[in-house]
Amino acid sequence: MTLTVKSVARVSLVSTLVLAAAGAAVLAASPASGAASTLAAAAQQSGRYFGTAVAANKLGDSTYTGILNREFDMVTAENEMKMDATEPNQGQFSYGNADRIVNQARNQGKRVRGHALAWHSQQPGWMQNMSGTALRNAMLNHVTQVATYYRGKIYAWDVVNEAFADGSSGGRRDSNLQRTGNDWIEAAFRAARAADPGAKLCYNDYNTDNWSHAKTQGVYRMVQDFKSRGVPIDCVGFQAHFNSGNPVPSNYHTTLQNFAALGVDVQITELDIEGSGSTQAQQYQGVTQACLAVARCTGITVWGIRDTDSWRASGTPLLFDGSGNKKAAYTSVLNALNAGTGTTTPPTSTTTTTSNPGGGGCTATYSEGEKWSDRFNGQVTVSGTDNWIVTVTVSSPQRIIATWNTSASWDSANVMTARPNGSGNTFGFTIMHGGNWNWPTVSCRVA
Ligand code: 9MR
Repeated sequence: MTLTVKSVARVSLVSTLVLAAAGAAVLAASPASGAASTLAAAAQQSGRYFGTAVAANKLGDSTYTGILNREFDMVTAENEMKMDATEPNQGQFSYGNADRIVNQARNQGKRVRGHALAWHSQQPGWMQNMSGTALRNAMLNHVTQVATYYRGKIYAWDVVNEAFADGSSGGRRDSNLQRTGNDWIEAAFRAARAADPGAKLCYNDYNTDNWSHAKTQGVYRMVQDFKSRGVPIDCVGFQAHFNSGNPVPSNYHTTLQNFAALGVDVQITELDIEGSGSTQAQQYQGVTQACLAVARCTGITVWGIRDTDSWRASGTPLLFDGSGNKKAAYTSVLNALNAGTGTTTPPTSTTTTTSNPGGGGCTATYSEGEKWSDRFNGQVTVSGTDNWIVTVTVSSPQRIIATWNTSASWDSANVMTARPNGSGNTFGFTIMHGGNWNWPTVSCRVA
């Protein structure tokens, strides 16, 4: 498979993404001719969706429903599928408002994200007062009943919402559910899988956008652990509620990519960004590009339609103003979606060797490692001596960002010199490729 020129250009754009870049040309007045003219159609060009949270009591508002039907192809019930709404009394389920949203969406050919099966918040009163085995069983019954009721109608469920603590601990949030035992999350996922095997099962949280934050790392370790033990998890939702105190982090793409590399889809599930004008538009553009740059980022959902529909309306965080007019942020998202998939397809070649051209008592063999949209791993095995010096040269705009099992140094011309560090004769490295998938050249000599 060949990398197209278009995707090369796009990846280098994304890799140089600076979210706060002043004067970035994000505010073209209208999409280029031939480009898709709605968010859903633009997202569909790369196989993604563009969704919104919907409130049942607004479905009678024709401006609201008009925008909903025109622009979005995925719907999340903003409150109507939460535990307090669907099981107001224990064992007595209530789906009226949730059904209005699900039916409206499906009648319009839209898909539905289910939100949320188990959460420490928005619990019905009867559940808030429970603990121990009784609570664990009530939670599992809730998951089973609700996921069974909607079986076949839900694209992805937020099975567990917001179970990690804010701050520096990186651990679980204290809650009545957490106190039933640390395995409550995996138990919920297993119950959801049994109830609706066709739905993707997500863990969903906020403040997990910055890769270096303890909460992000805590969730990452849980997902890694679930994948290694076969706990059924398919996706991670990043709520993405941003404001000036919690801006879009510059490493957002890294966060999405690293989670995706665990073998799960990632989704932006509740996006809103407080602000206005070009600053807000640039941040929306950055988030959209970050998703587009990750093959397993399957879609974006904004948390409401008009600013006045938002849970924090005073921050004007959405894509349409109170009258339903498109904001600059709308145009920046649409243009970013229309700019292309943002996802490169790596070449399909696998392990091959590049031998030492110079002879000299040793041979260096290069083989490919894992590939991501923005970087790839390689490794070199040396034979003929244990006392080697290997030179690895990468070509622009590639750059080496990490090594292992070697003592290495590299210069600005992208020539790396690697020596043994006691870990044997195979070492590895990660290359940011900037759209250039060429292998490095390697050669070795005896020290
Ligand atoms: O937007 C929702 C608001 O109308 C509700 O009052 C609130 C109650 O918990 O939940 C809001 O949605 C939240 C979502 O369910 C989970 N992540 C944070 C969202 C914003 O608070």
